[in-house]
Amino acid sequence: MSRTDLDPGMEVTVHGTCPHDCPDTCAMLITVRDGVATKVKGDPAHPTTQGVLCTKVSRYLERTYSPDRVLHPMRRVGGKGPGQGRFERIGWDEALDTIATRLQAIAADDPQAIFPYAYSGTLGLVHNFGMPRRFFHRLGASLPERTLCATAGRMGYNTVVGAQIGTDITHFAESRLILLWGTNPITSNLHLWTRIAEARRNGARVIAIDPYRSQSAEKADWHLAPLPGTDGALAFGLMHVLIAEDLLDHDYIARHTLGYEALAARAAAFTPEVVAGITGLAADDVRQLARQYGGERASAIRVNFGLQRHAGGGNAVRAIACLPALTGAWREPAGGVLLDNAGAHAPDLAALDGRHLLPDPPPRKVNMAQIGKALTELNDPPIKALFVYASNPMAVAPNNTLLRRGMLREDLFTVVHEIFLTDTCDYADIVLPATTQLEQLDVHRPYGTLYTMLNEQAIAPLGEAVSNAELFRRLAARMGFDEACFRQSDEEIAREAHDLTAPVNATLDFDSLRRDGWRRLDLPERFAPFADGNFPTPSGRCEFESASAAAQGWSAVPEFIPPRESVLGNPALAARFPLMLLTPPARHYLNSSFSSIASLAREIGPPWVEINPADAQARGIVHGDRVRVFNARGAFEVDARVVEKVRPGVLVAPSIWWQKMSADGENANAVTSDGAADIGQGATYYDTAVEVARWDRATPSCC
Ligand SMILES: Nc1nc2c(c(=O)[nH]1)N[C@H]1C(S)=C(S)[C@@H](COP(=O)(O)OP(=O)(O)OC[C@H]3O[C@@H](n4cnc5c(=O)[nH]c(N)nc54)[C@H](O)[C@@H]3O)O[C@H]1N2
Ligand SMILES: Nc1nc2c(c(=O)[nH]1)N[C@H]1C(S)=C(S)[C@@H](COP(=O)(O)OP(=O)(O)OC[C@H]3O[C@@H](n4cnc5c(=O)[nH]c(N)nc54)[C@H](O)[C@@H]3O)O[C@H]1N2
Ligand code: SF4
Ligand SMILES: [Mo]
Repeated sequence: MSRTDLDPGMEVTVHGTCPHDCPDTCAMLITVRDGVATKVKGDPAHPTTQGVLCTKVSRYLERTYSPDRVLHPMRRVGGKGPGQGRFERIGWDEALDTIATRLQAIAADDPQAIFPYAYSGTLGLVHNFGMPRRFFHRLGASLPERTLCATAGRMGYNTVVGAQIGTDITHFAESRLILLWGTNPITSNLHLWTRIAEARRNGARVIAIDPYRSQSAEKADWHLAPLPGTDGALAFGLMHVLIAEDLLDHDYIARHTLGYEALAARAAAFTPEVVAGITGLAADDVRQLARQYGGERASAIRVNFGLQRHAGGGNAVRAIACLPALTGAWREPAGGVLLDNAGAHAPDLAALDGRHLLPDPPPRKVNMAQIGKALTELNDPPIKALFVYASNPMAVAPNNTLLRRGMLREDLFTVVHEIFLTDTCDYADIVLPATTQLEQLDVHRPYGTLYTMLNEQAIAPLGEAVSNAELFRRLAARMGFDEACFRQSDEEIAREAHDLTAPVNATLDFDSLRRDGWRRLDLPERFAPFADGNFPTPSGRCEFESASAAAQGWSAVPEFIPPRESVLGNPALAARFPLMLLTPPARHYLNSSFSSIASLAREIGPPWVEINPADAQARGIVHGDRVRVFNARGAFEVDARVVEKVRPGVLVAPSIWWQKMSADGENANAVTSDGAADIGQGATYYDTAVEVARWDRATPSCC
């Protein structure tokens, strides 16, 4: 089975799990010889992984054994900022003492002046949810609102469906019609693409709805390119046609839904012509799409987080989530809609993250997607310490031009626990070495598949690296937190995490999970969660109209909210910055992770922006020109690729390169919006208006 305590010369294979923020959560097999990992591959027995890891994680050894790893604690001796950061090695004792002393002094005044910033470096229940959150809850630090990725869509979806439960990716292989709505699975959800390719071979039709002809859209049977942020209107347009042409499942609607009349009343205004005016699509295409969707019961919608990173993103997902209840597509395992499936796992994480340790009343919340504002504007109290782990905010947070101002504050005490010297580390007072997934034990609850996964520790930590759990165990001891939960070992937390999955894992014991590495949840093989209704909403029905949404201040019935930085949302702004910038994931990187992996960086090359020939010509830009993309927030420089793949009015800059990998020291988040979405304060990266010019002609109208 494992691990680090092997006789010399012995070779073992260890079960691992990809820890990254990716819906596939692949099962890995790690070969270890003499304490050294020699091979990482996908587990061929795991039904979704099928032996295949993506182009990034198949280089996990390059990542783990990279010469660029942070292997010792360090403290800053130079100024803050890129090119300034000079660090000298210190011991763990000095690092922990320095941190504990500073945090205690700040906490004595008000612990809310401490802002823990962690996101998706690892999604493990031990190292993401367990010990680290206990520490900051006990400390009474500000509570980070984890809005960077999916909040608007998830909360919106939940108002309709009741939980983050949707179609099993396995069943997409049997779908007759698949809508890829704001998603590019070839990049971001590879193993779903495998199922989609299978469906196509079986005669299914695949339709991509995306302003950009992504690799997946390229392979689809039909690609519709609406203007960004207009999907809510398109969804209402589909409803309008489904209702007008009676492509409805009246029985399903009557038995399993709530608020049909109110929804129909809202859809009435969205004639195909109106929708064409909003989305930039042809009215006939809206009609055709509705007819095709309504004509197949085994029609599955894959809606991903891309389209909810807009001002109206939460409501757009709500509107889309209504569709399969109108047509009865939920009756089929290969129908329905998938946003994510985290809710199918049902662990109540409250017990893990030590919520009971929170002070009463609980600390204030600080929106992670507005970290720039938090560091520069927040009062009562201002942020005095930033503790970053498992995230790289300087590269990934929106509006990092403002964030930089905050990070440069001399009075801000910044600690970063990292595997690599990221952009964020450039501003750190203390950098601490973190382990990679091969060096730690964890249990995973995938958000895109229906398996519980184990990650066995394969090798001993390199250098003086410690896992998140170990870091906060040590710090808790230094700060005198004497609750028993701070003394739990990783294995004890892993067992506890596993036990929390009991409602859907009744027949799985931890030791057999350790033996096999993964185990499907105890759910029917043909998972059709809402075939007979039973929605986990307050009414038990699919809620087209939601009292709980109204109680939270959102409209009771989904509504169309136009993109904030567009002609529809703000004509004056759009006149200055007429292009909408999308910054979707690049295939070789995982958010900003892997940007420093040399072989991947070589393959993908420097960052670029894609522009439609009409928009390029109007600005005198030719393919290969160096251009400056800018707005009132900031600017970044990249090479232009003039391509038809991107629709007029839109720019696409695949992301996320580290800032320090670009000649100008910026990345696309220099300009992205840090405004909040309609629901849950979600991030709105793609609701960003910009202008572009050849760099030698650009007048910096920003900073
Ligand atoms: N290789 C790789 N894989 C990843 C990631 C990565 O960085 N790299 N990131 C992971 C993470 S954290 C996440 S959250 C997931 C999901 O990540 P998502 O952000 O959903 O990414 P994609 O599936 O690539 O889909 C984004 C697509 O949405 C389109 N889009 C943008 N705005 C709109 C819009 O308003 N309407 C419509 N219809 N389409 C729009 C973009 O053009 C793009 O093609 O991917 C995960 N997988
Ligand atoms: N412009 C633009 N910006 C985006 C997006 C976009 O589409 N466009 N996508 C957004 C989305 S969906 C997301 S989810 C966020 C993701 O943003 P982040 O969660 O910050 O993700 P990463 O960029 O992968 O950075 C994770 C960091 O954690 C480190 N790490 C990995 N494992 C561990 C560990 O076990 N312990 C510690 N201490 N560190 C570890 C890695 O080395 C890496 O530097 O980015 C968002 N930013
Ligand atoms: S990033 Fe996604 S596709 Fe790649 S190995 Fe991890 S889970 Fe699998
Ligand atoms: Mo994400």
